[in-house]
Amino acid sequence: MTSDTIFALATPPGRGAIAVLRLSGPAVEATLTGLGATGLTPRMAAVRDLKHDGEQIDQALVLRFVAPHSYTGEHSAELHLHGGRAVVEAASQALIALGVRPAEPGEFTRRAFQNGRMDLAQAEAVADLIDAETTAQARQALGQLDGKLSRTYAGFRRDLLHALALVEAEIDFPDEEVPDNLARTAGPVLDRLADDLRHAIDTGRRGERVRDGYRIVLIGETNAGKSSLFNALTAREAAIVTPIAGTTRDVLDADLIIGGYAVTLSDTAGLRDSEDPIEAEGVRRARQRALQADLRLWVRAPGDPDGVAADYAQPGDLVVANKADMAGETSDRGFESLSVSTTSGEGLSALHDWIAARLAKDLSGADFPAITRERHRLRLAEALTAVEAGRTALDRAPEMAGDDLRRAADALARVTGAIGVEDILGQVFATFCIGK
Ligand SMILES: Nc1nc2c(ncn2[C@@H]2O[C@H](COP(=O)(O)OP(=O)(O)OP(=O)(O)O)[C@@H](O)[C@H]2O)c(=O)[nH]1
Ligand SMILES: [Mg+2]
Repeated sequence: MTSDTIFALATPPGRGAIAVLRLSGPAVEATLTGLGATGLTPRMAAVRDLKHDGEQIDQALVLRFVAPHSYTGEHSAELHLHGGRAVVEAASQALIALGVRPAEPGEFTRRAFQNGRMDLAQAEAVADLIDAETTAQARQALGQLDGKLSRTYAGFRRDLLHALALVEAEIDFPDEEVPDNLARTAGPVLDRLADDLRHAIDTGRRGERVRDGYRIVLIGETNAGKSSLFNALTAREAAIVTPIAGTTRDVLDADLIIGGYAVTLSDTAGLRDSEDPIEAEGVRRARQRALQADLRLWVRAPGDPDGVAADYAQPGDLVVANKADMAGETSDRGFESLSVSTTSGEGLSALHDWIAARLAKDLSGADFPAITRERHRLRLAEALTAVEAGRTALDRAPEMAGDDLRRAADALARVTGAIGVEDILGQVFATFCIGK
């Protein structure tokens, strides 16, 4: 594959101690020579005076990588410049003059994928690692970059292709010394695979939550103190607090980091039936969020009726008995509960710790999650449906199962961007001994 040569600023734009310009493509060496950076040993940093049109650009540290031993798999280079805007601008202009093109977003990683340096899941991990704001996100992205996720998917595909080979063997060689019912021996393989896929889908939310944030929603009666708690937990006066019931209408979201995990905390309208169309819409949105959340904090004040919120709280949720500074009992309605007062601050650090413990329980796990994005989950669900269809077909008309299994293999392959099914099937078949 021939491509043009690209460059981009790899460090953040603006003034800094050092700015790194990265180059990749067939013309890298010629470009370096054009800038006066010659005699470079691959992978050895060296200081060179960079010049263009007789003008000195900078005294830079230059690194050269020779294909295929580079991030992109192409000839590459890094120019470590002094990080002034004028220097970076002059170097960029010189590169353009030498025929090097500014890169598109993600183009270096795209080339790495196209040159087989990484698969799609690993390319996604690169993006996730750059975006990671919590240690858990970074840890997960590093695992994925390391190929953990790709290996899980490869394992699924291997089982699938093994089953497919059994089915195809019976179809392709019906009269030869293939044992009868060879196809049916694929049954247990498919059963196990379906179990694995189901398990991956069930536990998959964990990976998505680590990446996108665990969703915590405050629900409760009007005036229970949801907005006051929202402000206390986010340490900002973002939500309006008044003694008027029905103050909050819109859903308010805040991104937080609790115990090293990303959290989206949402304040919602108090749940009650309202004639006011604006409040009614707020309540509709509150209910929707409550249903989608990973955890609901049911905020209750002394004397609160059981009300509508009771229908939304789910097992594992927490009742936050607010206004502990006031007289009166707050029923926990059988849920685990914590007493707090947003006014006095009592109980707030215990609530914070409780949430952190819940996050650790829900989001950390011994096994690496098989899913870190919705894209993966959709493909896995597609694969599972196809495997189940194939399993059913196997018992009735094995020759029909092949199509389903191919569809499943395709769905899995699309997660990592692996080669076509036919290629893999060829390999599996090559090791498959007919008559045994
Ligand atoms: N004494 C006492 N008052 C509180 C406490 N927390 C909140 N309040 C008061 O309760 C009233 C309602 O608080 P909000 O935070 O607006 O309640 P909310 O649940 O968001 O209410 P809506 O948005 O109307 O659903 C305000 O007057 C708060 O000052 C508390 O811990 N103790
Ligand atoms: Mg409110």
